Amino acid sequence: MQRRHLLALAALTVLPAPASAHAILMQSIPRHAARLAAGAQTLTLRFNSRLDLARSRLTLLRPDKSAEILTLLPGSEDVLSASATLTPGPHTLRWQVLAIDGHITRGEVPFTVAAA
Ligand SMILES: [Cu+2]
Repeated sequence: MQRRHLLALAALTVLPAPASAHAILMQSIPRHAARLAAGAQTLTLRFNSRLDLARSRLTLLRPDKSAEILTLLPGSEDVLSASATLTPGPHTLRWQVLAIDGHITRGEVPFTVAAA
């Protein structure tokens, strides 16, 4: 009985530590592979962690393969958002963020802008 109790305690102590605060993308507008209308749009990425906004960036890859670093809109500390005027064709929103735990994560959200 006592031995079983000790084993249970030992099992508890080897549970993984709480997940670190790497920034993980929780929600994006547009969503992955979404179709958007052409024109002015606000692109928004929400993360699970506070970000160092000064060291985080959004880059828009346009249909002509040009890459534009977007100016971030002020907002809450777990969101990156920016405005862009979109033309028809395939796009990729590339993000790189520094979480407050000092770790960088990055990823891409591809989407398509439909002709009007
Ligand atoms: Cu981390």
